Amino acid sequence: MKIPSYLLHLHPKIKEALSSGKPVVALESTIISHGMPYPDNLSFAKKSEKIACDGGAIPATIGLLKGKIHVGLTDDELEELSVKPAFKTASRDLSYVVSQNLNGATTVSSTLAIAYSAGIKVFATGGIGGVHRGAESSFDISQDIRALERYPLIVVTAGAKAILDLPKTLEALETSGVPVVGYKTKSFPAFYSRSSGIPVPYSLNTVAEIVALFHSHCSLQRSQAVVVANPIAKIEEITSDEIDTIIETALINCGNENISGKNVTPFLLKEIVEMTGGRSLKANIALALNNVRLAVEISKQLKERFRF
Ligand code: PSU
Ligand code: MN
Repeated sequence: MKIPSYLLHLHPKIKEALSSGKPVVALESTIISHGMPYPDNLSFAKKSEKIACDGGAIPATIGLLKGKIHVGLTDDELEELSVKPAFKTASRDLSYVVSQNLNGATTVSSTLAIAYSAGIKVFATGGIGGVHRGAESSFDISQDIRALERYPLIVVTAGAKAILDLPKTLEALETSGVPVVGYKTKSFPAFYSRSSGIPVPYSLNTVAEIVALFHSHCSLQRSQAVVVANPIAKIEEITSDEIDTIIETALINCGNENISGKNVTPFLLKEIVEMTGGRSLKANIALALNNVRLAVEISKQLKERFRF
């Protein structure tokens, strides 16, 4: 299923890049509108784009403005999504946000649907959503998992957010048939920390091997995304010893305030920023930029070796 072109506004630089075969990296906007406070979110968004450009790829930040789906945003549009409230738009929310002419920030699930329609192959985020702790009673499993099952892109992520139930998230990814590759690691990264202690199904040490895996994946007509789990740099990490009790306190606060559904992830991220005195925000920014760097290298090699 592809989004018709009259609903998809490709920025001229993205249109040109896609038609002339330049490497393009998709970026989401929920991390900007709901994952980080202003003005750090805006400087992060600009830095992500700069890293992609400096590395030799074209950044395509995805979001909705007045109900129009944009692939590639201007500086003013990035600012608008950083400053003004935007509807947190997962895949199921796209129809609502489009029909109501709203501004929307795309999560991993909607960004995947849109990037796929635009013909983009590589996407960098901070951390994918997954199975929340307590999902056995709340049923809270991110739409990201379903979207990862449907759209064959490479998604670079720092494992999955530590606020989740990581063993269950990995099980859900397996059920969905999503290959999970640890980049230079044998353990699934835990967002703020380098390791969750849970083994990844495969570990690859080079971008060339990741690109080869994706080529085989596409040749085999697999429909799923390939998750590339890229650990945060050692100097930037917050060890699990340190962050675990903070996450537990944030989860208790979440329950006490009756936060549920789509508000859970933004609430927890914000609580953790407050409790760590801003250190988790620094780590979040560092890991997300690290993912953009890797996505740029992947997108370049995909073009060079396979013209993808
Ligand atoms: N990564 C971050 N910060 C974020 C997110 C990811 O570093 O805010 C967002 C992504 O957009 C992801 C979403 O798709 O959180 C998951 O939300 P939920 O758990 O409600 O499905
Ligand atoms: Mn949820």
